[in-house]
Amino acid sequence: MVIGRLAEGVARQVESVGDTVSGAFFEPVIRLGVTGLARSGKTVFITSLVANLLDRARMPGLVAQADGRITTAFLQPQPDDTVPRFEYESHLAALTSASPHWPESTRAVSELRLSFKVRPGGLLGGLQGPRVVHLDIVDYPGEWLLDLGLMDRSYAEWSREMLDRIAPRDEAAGFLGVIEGFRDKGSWEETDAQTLARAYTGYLEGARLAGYSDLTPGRFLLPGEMAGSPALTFAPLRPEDRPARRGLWREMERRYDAYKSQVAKPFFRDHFARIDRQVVLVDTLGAIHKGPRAMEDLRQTLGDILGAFRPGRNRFLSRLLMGQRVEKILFAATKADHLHHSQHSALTGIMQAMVRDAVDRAKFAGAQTQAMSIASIRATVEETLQHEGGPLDCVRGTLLTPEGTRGRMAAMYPGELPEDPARLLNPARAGQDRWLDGEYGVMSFAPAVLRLKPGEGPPHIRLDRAAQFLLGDRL
Ligand SMILES: Nc1nc2c(ncn2[C@@H]2O[C@H](COP(=O)(O)OP(=O)(O)OP(=O)(O)O)[C@@H](O)[C@H]2O)c(=O)[nH]1
Ligand SMILES: [Mg+2]
Repeated sequence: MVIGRLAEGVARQVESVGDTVSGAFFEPVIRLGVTGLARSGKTVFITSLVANLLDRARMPGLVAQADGRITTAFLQPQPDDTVPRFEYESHLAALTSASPHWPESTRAVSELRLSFKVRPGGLLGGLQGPRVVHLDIVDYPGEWLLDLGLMDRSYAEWSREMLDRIAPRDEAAGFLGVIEGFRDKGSWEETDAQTLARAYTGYLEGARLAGYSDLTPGRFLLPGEMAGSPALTFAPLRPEDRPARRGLWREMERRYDAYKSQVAKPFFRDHFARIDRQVVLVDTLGAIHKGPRAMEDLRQTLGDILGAFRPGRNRFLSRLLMGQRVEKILFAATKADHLHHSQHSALTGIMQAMVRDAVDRAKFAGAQTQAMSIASIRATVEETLQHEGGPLDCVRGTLLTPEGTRGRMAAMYPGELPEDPARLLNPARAGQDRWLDGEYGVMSFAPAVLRLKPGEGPPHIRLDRAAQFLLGDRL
């Protein structure tokens, strides 16, 4: 009894280092951030991860599960009263109904708490009862991390950089024309600000459709309830030598500063700064399919996003985090069920190469990183067809029609990904228009109709290994 208590006391003290104290006891909390650019697969990932952590028959790669140490897992009310709850039940219902469909696109940050009862392993196992470990999952758009680049930049610096960057893009021609009419304006009206913001948002929308992802300020495309507020009604203007005190340029500068302090900063302070494990989801296959430009842009944007995990580089963030840091970062190429498993290692290699610079620096900052190819939900089955006299490793699934309904069944071969990632990354860096070595086509599949046995979560690819990397050491 005494030994048990002692051991427990020690264990709890050890756990409580760096953990949030919750309730009357020290119950460790893992705060897992899930991010990625729009449509990268965040909502489907969280839904399937939670379903598979509640019903763990398909999670052999999670060591605590394989060892039989997880006695239960259950959903709990989340600790943060002002953050919307992740709508797990409705997302799961969408994916597992008789006519399954993908969940709706998400507009804001949301959160869910899952708690485990775990028996400790090793020597303590026999002495101690199960302990509770909380997993707080936070879903937030990766675009918001791009705002970190704003925090250390003045309006003049951001504007100059942004305008130089977008000048060669066709999508920006309209906006660049509009701002010509707003040079050196000594006075302004609200409609001026609205015209500018509308033109700039129009550019951002066009740029997103064209596959660009350096779209700041991050909230312009996902304004949520802040739509129309002054902090979201501005645009970059060419720096002026002597802007009038009550002029348009100064007003835009003021709104930019308000955006930074009242929109961007609270996110970094209230959400980002508290994350200790992070998964960054990347639709690598989608970018390969769109071509070298989209791929290079994705690589650069990921670099910008990942800057957030190297606080040393950013004065604002260093002050906010005060030495606290993300311990593990997983880079997951999602939707790997579009590929036969024989191509997964090539996809992982490409994912790894895309984030190589950022990863090297994150390692330097003390975070453990890993790249992986995953599918949160398997929408396909593998199939080997005979094609031009040889076998062709394909996947088969129900196609998604352009209207979003379930179409016919089809087999797909997306093209052969090179084992050497440089064969894609080099032409992308060189700014080629299209791939010369091969064609990469990706079809969209509808989620498969599932027949789950009791205890089983939805079928996936490597979600258990992802979970092991992200939280296995704390269970
Ligand atoms: N085949 C397959 N498709 C997936 C998978 N995960 C996501 N998708 C596809 O990617 C789309 C986007 O997935 P979401 O989870 O909604 O992505 P998100 O990052 O939450 O998107 P936003 O909320 O709009 O930023 C889905 O509608 C599916 O078409 C997967 O594991 N397999
Ligand atoms: Mg989402």
